[in-house]
Amino acid sequence: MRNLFQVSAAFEDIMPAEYKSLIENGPFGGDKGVTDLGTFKELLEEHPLCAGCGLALSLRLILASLPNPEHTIIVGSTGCSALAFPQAAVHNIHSLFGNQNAVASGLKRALSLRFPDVVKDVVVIAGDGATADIGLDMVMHSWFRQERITTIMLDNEAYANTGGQESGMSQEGAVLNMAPKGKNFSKISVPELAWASGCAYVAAVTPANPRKLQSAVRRGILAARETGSSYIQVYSPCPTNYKFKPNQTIEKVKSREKDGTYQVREYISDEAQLLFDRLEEVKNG
Ligand SMILES: Cc1ncc(C[n+]2csc(CCOP(=O)(O)OP(=O)(O)O)c2C)c(N)n1
Ligand SMILES: [Mg+2]
Repeated sequence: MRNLFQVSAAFEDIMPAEYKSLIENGPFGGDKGVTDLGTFKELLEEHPLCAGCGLALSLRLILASLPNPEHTIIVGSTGCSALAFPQAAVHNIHSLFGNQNAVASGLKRALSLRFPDVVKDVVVIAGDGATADIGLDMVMHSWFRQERITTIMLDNEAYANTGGQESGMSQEGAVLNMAPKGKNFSKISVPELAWASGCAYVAAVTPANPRKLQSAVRRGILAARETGSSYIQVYSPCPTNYKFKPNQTIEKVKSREKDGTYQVREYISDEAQLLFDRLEEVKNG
């Protein structure tokens, strides 16, 4: 299953160095992870997102956590992350804003028919507006149907790409460019909705703890392969719309974790737990 990408010996001298290094010292075919960042060629190394963008940091960690990037297809949606995906060395599809989980469901089913002997990981990576507001119908129905996909929300608590409207994920009282009087309603508890909708694995994590984030992404993808839908929410604060300094992104994450307004949490079904225990046993021989 691994080593899908290889350079043919006949083309070695003319292949771009960037491509060769992705294979020779990159995430393909190896076991690179977040603790190796800075030592290997990453799937996404350049992007046009703002300085200090929490979403860009989360994306970097998520991409480094993929268990099998050669056979992963990312389904994205409109929003800030859509500006980065065209530069990522991983298969990705841009869907219509809000339709991402419907597109991912069809894609996963089609891939299972087309490649019955190969595991293809279909991973939705979309903003909070796309996931919790405009796409919530498609998101929740994919969970009700137990589609074998992983949904990752990049939660910057705003419609960032369109200049700062409140989203369902903004906190009560949040003041944004286009919500100057402050939001009237509370933040939606999407992890709990996901759990109640039958997801096999659910986690809320932050980029302040890359190992925990990696564990959640890997668990979510493994659960989606074998047991059912999975959901991971990643707090990704936005310095541009929440008007804090770009070098304060991690501080912001930590303060929200500390005051309890962003709770890291995990829900694991019995079936998924059995799967994780079994895989752990295999790993430890
Ligand atoms: C069907 C449709 N409706 C609305 C828009 C306008 N639009 C583009 S990006 C965006 C906000 C996205 O917010 P979110 O999903 O939170 O992503 P972020 O930009 O915050 O990363 C909106 C409303 C669109 N492009 N397509
Ligand atoms: Mg957003």
